[in-house]
Amino acid sequence: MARRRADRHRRGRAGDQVVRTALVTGATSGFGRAAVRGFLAAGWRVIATGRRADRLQLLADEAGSERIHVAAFDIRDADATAAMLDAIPQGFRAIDLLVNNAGLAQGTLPAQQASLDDWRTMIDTNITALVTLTRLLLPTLIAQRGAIINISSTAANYPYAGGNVYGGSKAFVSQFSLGLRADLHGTGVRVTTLEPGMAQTEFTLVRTHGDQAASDALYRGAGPITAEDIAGVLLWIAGLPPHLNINRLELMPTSQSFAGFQIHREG
Ligand code: NDP
Ligand code: 8X3
Repeated sequence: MARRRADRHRRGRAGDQVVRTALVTGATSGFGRAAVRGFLAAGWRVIATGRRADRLQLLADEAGSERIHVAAFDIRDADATAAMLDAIPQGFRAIDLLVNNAGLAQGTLPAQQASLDDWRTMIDTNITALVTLTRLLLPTLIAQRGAIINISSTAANYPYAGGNVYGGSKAFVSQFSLGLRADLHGTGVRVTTLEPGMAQTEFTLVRTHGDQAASDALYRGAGPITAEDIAGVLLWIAGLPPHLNINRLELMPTSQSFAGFQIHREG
């Protein structure tokens, strides 16, 4: 019954062709923006969110109002998140896929020197905002037998100096994703956590509070993952047949691998 209702929703203006709808957070830059373009090119309708309205408008201009709905707000504001969902136009309301991508790292200092403001920003964005939007959208995703892809990080799995709260927040995302899988058992809703390593986006610029030289130095010669690489993986996951669920997927650039434990010696 639920499956039939979801299928009816998916048959939209394109007649018999299935047109699915994705909500992508953090769509003004990096992974999110590339994902929006990728999903649009693959025939999806997209709801794109982020704070920078001018960048969202550029995406809207590229695609047209039949294909994309944009909403500019701060995802840490729970009331704004609920208002965004209430304001989604009718043709975009049957959301099949939530890509929880909006997120950030702030700072690289060791915990004993780190800024508490930076820590709160990461927790509010990477954890609290993500669970808020997910909770609000779950009834729709269940009705649609839809899917959730949460963007975590290799930082969830491998600690490094200065990763403290960022890594912790992404470990939460990975574990929350597995917990969602358990809770959504039998609903047909799929849940995946994607755990990328080093990728060249505005991530390091944001993390260093605007240090372009540091960002350039990190990625130079390293062949990092690109935003388009991630968009391709997201599309692949979203396009898998409904009986398959990728639980977690970790990926790195070939140039990146693991370092050993550190040992402090006295004297
Ligand atoms: P970018 O900085 O390029 O993009 C981050 C996106 O998140 C932007 O669109 C930004 O929009 C949005 N965002 C951040 N804070 C808020 C907020 N308060 N309200 C609304 N939107 C917000 O980085 P990436 O594309 O690299 O990052 C995307 C995700 O991937 C993040 O969760 C990140 O942790 C994760 N990741 C990144 C890796 C990397 O090496 N780049 C590796 C592994 C995971 P705006 O500023 O307009 O609000
Ligand atoms: C971003 C990857 O290694 O900078 O999530 O933490 S890393």
